[in-house]
Amino acid sequence: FPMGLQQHRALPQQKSALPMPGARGAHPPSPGEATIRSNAEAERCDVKDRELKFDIIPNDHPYHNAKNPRTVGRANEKLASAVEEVKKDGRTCLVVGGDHSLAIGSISGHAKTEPVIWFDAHADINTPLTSLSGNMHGQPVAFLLKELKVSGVPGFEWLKPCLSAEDIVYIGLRDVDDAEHSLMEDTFKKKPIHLSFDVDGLDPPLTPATGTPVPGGVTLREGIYVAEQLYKTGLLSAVDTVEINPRLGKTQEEVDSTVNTAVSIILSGFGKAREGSHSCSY
Ligand code: HAR
Ligand code: MN
Ligand code: MN
Ligand code: MN
Repeated sequence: FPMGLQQHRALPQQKSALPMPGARGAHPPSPGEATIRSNAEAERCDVKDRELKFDIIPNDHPYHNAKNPRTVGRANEKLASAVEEVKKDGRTCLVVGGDHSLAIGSISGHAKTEPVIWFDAHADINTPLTSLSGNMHGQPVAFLLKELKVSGVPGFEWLKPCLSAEDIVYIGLRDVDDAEHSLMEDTFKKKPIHLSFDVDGLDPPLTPATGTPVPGGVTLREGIYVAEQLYKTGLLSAVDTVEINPRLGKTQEEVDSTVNTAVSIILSGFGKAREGSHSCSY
């Protein structure tokens, strides 16, 4: 797409910075770090790398079910300051790290209440009291949420929870513990959802009878999935389906396929399941 390309080339040099946590002390850049740097630089990013060294705290006994709290807490304290410096320097911050517990420091250091997209199979919202594994990477969201008031964890004396439930959006969840499910039900208020669905978001061959098609859209399967999932929340309370214009179909077939596509999206939003033509049972 030439315009996009040209625009991209014309962009000023991107600045980014990489505070790279590595628990193993000073070491030359790992092949992974070197690969990220060289690829980023090939894209004209101005990379400023920071290597963080973390201490392993001896006798780091669990706090309830949170393992290695002091080691993880101090490491996150360092990471939070590093991220804060990167942001003061006006750069986009990339953290490449070990496990997801580093989000406690990274999000805390990234100013205070930016919305967060949590892309993950897991909700990571266990508290030191509910975690069954004791793993800190299953707990960062709980540490960050004001609503959950996790406190008294050694190593985390510096931490002020900076996220409100409405600041976080989960994508990809498919393995949530029972306790996490209850925590999420208590924490995240359920609000009615309005879906405003422009069919030109789909890939153009699916809806030829629309005014402003753009190549590279969402597949029918993905579009239906979105509508199905929204139906399943039980919160879908209004739906727009727009930009369906039968007069723009060059043939009856084009009109029909556009209408059929829109109909399948709509029905999915109203509970039609894909596994067959039986009536909805949920
Ligand atoms: N929910 C489980 C726990 O708390 C599993 C956590 C999974 N770990 C992660 N998180 N990779 O994204 O232990
Ligand atoms: Mn995670
Ligand atoms: Mn995960
Ligand atoms: Mn449109």
